Amino acid sequence: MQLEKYKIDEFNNSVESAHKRKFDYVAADVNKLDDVLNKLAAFQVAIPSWALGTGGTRFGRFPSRGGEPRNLEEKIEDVGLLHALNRSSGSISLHIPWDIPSNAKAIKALAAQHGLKFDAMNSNTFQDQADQKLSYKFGSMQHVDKAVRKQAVDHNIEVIKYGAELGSESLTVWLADGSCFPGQLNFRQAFQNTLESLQEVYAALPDSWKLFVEYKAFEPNFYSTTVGDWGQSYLYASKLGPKAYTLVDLGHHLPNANIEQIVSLLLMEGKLAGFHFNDSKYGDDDLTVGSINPYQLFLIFKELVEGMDARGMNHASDLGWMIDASHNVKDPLEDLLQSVEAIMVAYAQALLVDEKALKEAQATNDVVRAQEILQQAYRTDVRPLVAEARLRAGGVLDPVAFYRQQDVRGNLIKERGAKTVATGL
Ligand code: LRH
Ligand code: MN
Ligand code: MN
Repeated sequence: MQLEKYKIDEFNNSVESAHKRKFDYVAADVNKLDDVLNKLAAFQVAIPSWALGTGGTRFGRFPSRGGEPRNLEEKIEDVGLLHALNRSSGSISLHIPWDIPSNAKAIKALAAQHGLKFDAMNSNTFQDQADQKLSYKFGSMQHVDKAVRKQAVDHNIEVIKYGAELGSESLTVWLADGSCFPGQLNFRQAFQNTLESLQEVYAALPDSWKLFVEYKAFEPNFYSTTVGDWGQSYLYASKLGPKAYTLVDLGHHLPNANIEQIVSLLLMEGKLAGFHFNDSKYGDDDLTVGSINPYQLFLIFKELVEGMDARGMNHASDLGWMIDASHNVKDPLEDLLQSVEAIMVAYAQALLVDEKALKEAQATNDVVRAQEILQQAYRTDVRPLVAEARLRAGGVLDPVAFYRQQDVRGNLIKERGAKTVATGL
């Protein structure tokens, strides 16, 4: 399904006067307004191919209304729809083997038609595939059997090859490896095996590529995880070399972890890869970004903006920005629109922080003033700024409202059927 330009224009015209009133109100107090709007327009968040269908838990999966993408081509079409609506979803992140690009040339051309690029490639050694020789039941890169480790390494190298054909430039490795019971494995041996395996993958990276090492505290293993926290990931990334970085997935921490501090220090060391954005209340809930703890998201972006500026980095292109979520009870496309919006809002708020005043407050230990400065930015309703940036980039002022008005899901059901199930989470 295609969203026609004249319909977008018609919709935008119908809500423009209300938008303008709100925009003028907030814009009057924004320093360097054009700079803020340009940064917002440039900022792009990758959509994961595995999150375009309805998700579920190990207790079950309830079908969606339908119209889910049946193949990679239709997933690209869905991300194209999102990008046409918000102009901030200009890339797709693939998971292999869930989404194998069998005809890379055609897939790349299709993505380009929608204005999309290929973000980080993701490998999968946490499930056994039907045609797989050896099992990952007791781990992949950490495995006691060298043949299993080699199978995992070969898979990652294959993923790099797919990515290179598509123009991707990074590989994210998330390992479910670990143990469920004390005594099950030797921690040092598991670490060394994993490092050796990662080194083999690292050696196969093309020159321009980066390797992202994603950590996770627990699940599916419940006693130890071999890349369990940012310290372990940082250790691997440091030992591997300059092309290896630590990837932060917001849902992969123990409760109440100070993620913004982790982010600040990884950035300081030049070892922050980027993000898998989501939100959670209890664990790796994979909920809509900003739906539970938007203040934490703002604090993370505050550290990102300040840290990236201190290092002279480009906000839009020097880190990997990706969503990693699952949609159990919402329309996945609506949910993804909400997630991207929450990211843009947090970024916009962070751009409004008066860094100079904050540094002065910090230098004089004026704790009250420091809090006022942060919350002044956080409590500003920046949604009209985000909407204005989207409007100027050719997007829709209110993407979710337009999506519903145009009955996009209904049209997708007509095209694809009501019983389609997308591969993924
Ligand atoms: C693991 C994870 C990892 C996987 C994705 C499907 O919890 O966050 O990034 O690749 O979920
Ligand atoms: Mn993740
Ligand atoms: Mn996860």
